[in-house]
Amino acid sequence: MYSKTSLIFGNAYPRDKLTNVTPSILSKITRQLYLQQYHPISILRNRIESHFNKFHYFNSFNPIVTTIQNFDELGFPANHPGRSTTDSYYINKSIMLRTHTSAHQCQALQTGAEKFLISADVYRRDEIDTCHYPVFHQMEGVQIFSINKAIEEIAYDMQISTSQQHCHINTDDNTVISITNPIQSCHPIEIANAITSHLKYSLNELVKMLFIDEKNLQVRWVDAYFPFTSPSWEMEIFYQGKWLEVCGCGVITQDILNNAGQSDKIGWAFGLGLERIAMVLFNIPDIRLFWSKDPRFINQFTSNEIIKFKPFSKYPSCIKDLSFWMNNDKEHEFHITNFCEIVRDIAEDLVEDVKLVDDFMHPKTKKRSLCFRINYRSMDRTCTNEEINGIQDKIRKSVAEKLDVTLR
Ligand code: FA5
Ligand code: MG
Repeated sequence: MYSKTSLIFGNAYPRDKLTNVTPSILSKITRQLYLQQYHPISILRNRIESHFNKFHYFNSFNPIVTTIQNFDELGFPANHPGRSTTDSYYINKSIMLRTHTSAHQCQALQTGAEKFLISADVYRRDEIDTCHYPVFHQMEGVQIFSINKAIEEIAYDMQISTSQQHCHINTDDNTVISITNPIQSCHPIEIANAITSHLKYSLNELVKMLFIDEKNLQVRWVDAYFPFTSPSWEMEIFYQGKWLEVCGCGVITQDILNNAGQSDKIGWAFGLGLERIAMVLFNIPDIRLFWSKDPRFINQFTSNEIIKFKPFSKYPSCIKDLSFWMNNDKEHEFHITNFCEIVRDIAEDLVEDVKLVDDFMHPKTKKRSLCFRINYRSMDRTCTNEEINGIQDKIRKSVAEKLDVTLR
């Protein structure tokens, strides 16, 4: 049986039925990769901070937040899927690991800062592959303007920052009125449009700086939905043959500004993911590498320059399947992230990816059978067969015990 409280960095938290943080997740909190000198995530943070050089930087907010900070203050409805224990890490029903830097938007606004960046590690339960990891890093950007002076200030700002035209940018910057992605009814249309132009302009300038070598950078704005912005978009750039999602953004919901004592202001916010950008800029092929303590990784980065990572040889992989029958009445409770969490907890960074390779229903018994394929590979050594068999055994035992399934 579990004890009734968890001790996390000296604080005791009551456990309850939502508690799902694991020791391996909690051990990531102290790493603070985004502040570690010459770590690629930190180099990228530095670049972005230098670009927004008039902004205030918040870099030490606590990753342990209340569900009020992470969700309620931002207007998440009670039934929003992001609140689910399959997606988020709970310490208990009211305390969790932040799932995004937006969790600190309100407290940052309350300091009175009018333009700021928040950098932080964020935590999400997720599937396992080379570009997903349960901890990653985000940067939140916010700028607010006096409603009365917004149009004037924005025109001035966009005119004086004569951008160095190193690269041309193609962007579909059309501010159209949309029913599905509306301007807030409390916002005069011309002011909301000015904020939108400034947001898109600011992000365009940022990606031009980051992707300076791209001659013909293409950007597109995809309509999106966030409970704390309206209208909202996702910004994507076309890079190496693929559309890459850079960030979510939009015009801040006025209630958030009102609640922070900034009711005479209007503004924009964005939240960008650092790993995805760092992976392409530094040529890092596997998201686990950011967490590596291997000198062959760390010692390649010795300054604030963005350099291309030289991969060291890949070690052999070892593939194991794990199949089970689900107990009929528990079927609806099953979620792939529950399985991945067990794998991650036991195999830690030895697991490269997990795929669902078979899912079928027995025609007579109506029982559902799943088969997962686990691909083990260390990033810094060759694993022995014995070691992987031992891990696989532990995973089988834990799956049988925690998921209430019958192993095959
Ligand atoms: C958010 O987290 C919003 N808080 C962003 C936002 C801020 C919107 C302010 C409006 C205003 P989203 O879940 O889409 O949104 O994540 C934002 C970015 O984080 C994504 O664009 C992506 O770059 C990155 N990201 C999201 N999930 C992952 C993941 N599992 N691994 C790596 N990067 C991720
Ligand atoms: Mg998204």
